[in-house]
Amino acid sequence: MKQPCSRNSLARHHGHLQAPRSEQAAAFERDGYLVVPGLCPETLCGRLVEDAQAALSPVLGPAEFEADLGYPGAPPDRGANGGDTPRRLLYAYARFSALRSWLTGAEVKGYLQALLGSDSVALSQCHHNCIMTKYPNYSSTTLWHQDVRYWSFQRPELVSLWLALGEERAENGALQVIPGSHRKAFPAELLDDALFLRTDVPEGRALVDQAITVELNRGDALFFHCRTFHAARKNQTDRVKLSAVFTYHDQDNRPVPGTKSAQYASIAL
Ligand SMILES: O=C(O)CCC(=O)C(=O)O
Repeated sequence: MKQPCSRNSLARHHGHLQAPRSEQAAAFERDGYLVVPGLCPETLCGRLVEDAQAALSPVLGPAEFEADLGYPGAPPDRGANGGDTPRRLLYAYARFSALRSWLTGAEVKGYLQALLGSDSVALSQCHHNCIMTKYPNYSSTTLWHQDVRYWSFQRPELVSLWLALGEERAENGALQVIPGSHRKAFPAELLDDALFLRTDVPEGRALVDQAITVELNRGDALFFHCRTFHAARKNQTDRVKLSAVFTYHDQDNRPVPGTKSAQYASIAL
């Protein structure tokens, strides 16, 4: 895999800092991700961290636990050591009111309109919509996947917004992405039964060799396409990593009725 790519080197390589919106959209179309440094004001980040911490000790539901997912390194069940390690505080749009106006406000909306190529954007309440936690000791490894694998929309064209609420580095499990992977077609043999990328075959290894680690600072946003392959390692530091993650789509790109993607109405921006 390539060396971790710092926020500033990403900006230098891809023109993410102060680039006109059209250039950012072109970079996103090419790479399947875009980093926008400092998109969230510090005061809001501080408030969100406080709200998230208050909801984590004790864990206020609805939440998902590492043991629920069973990813590599996760505790085997909820009764095991570390079985109560949270992974996500769910339904974040509904429960963290401080976030709402930012998530649907003009600045975020402007990015999504450019990246989705649409004036009519909506936030899905059914996917991500969480505060993602990554705890020391009992966090797990997330294998290479495309988020859209279990999502059901008319078109596989959604964009997620990952907001760093603290530093995200390789050692605390920052997201890794494979640039340009959202534009490729992958034969079924390259995916395992759970639709994770197989890294035990040369084609899979070759893809992962192109991956970069997206290092973020508090307040930085990472936009990534729902077909961009991504992964993350365990948190090997002694501090919890917190990120807020949401998914958007063109209002014309509707969820398929009766599926999990259609469970709650999307919020029009
Ligand atoms: O932080 C991680 O482990 C990655 C999470 C992720 O990729 C996902 O939930 O889709």
